[in-house]
Amino acid sequence: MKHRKPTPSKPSLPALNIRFKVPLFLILVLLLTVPVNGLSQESWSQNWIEMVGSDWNYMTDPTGDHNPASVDVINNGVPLCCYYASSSSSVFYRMALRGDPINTQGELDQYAWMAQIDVADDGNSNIDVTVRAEGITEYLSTYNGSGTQLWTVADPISTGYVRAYQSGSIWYLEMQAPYSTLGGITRDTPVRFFFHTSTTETNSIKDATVPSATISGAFAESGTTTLGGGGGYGFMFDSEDTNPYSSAGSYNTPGSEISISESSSRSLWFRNSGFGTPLHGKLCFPR
Ligand SMILES: [Ca+2]
Ligand SMILES: [Ca+2]
Ligand SMILES: [Ca+2]
Repeated sequence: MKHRKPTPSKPSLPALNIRFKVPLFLILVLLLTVPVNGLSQESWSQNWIEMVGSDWNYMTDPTGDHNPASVDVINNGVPLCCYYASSSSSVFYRMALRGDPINTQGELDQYAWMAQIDVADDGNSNIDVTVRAEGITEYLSTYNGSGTQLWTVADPISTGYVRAYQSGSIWYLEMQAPYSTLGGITRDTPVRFFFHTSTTETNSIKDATVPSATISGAFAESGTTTLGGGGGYGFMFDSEDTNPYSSAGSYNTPGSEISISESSSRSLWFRNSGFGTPLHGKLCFPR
């Protein structure tokens, strides 16, 4: 087939308009979809997981033990007061409240709702990261354990990083934060976490998803898990080894075995191959 040589010609006026209109349209679409602070707000449709305490029971809290209603963490009848979820790039939190946390202006009420995260097994048992919906200044922010701000986004209701909705007599508040704002915590980091409310934008606890009103007490009542995988996470101690983990203990010996049995027909075996990094008895139970 003979290829026809294109005939150079000046574009007509309407054709010129289309050439400019298409890039302009694309620029407008891009401007409308550019995420705040370069980080994407994501869909709330996630695989929500029930929060459990250190006793492996669902976290829950009495209704009516604190006022105002929008800072009262409640039992949703399951009974359960809180959930979390994870996408590949963001973590999500949900807590049940007795009252609407949104004011008549469509902004967060003048209180704060937050998640406290302790990286387990890092040598400290206090706050490593805070994710806080701040209704006095209208921000969603993350902070490290020293209180240094890691990330913040203004007007979190209108930008979609925080939302609230009613289901029967229960209000749910949800917030999301990208993993890249969590000071190095990933989907696979073993963590303990709980949620609480505050009448100030500080780490003081008004009502929480666990009974304790102190940070250390609340962490002690929180289950250890990973944000990405769900399920539980436990530590297995060899009586010859102690926390923090060391190279002591018989399980560190190549060829040694540990068995966990539920019955004579159901057991789980671990064998130290003697290769690579010595094992110190950490077990993860995927959901
Ligand atoms: Ca309560
Ligand atoms: Ca820690
Ligand atoms: Ca309470």
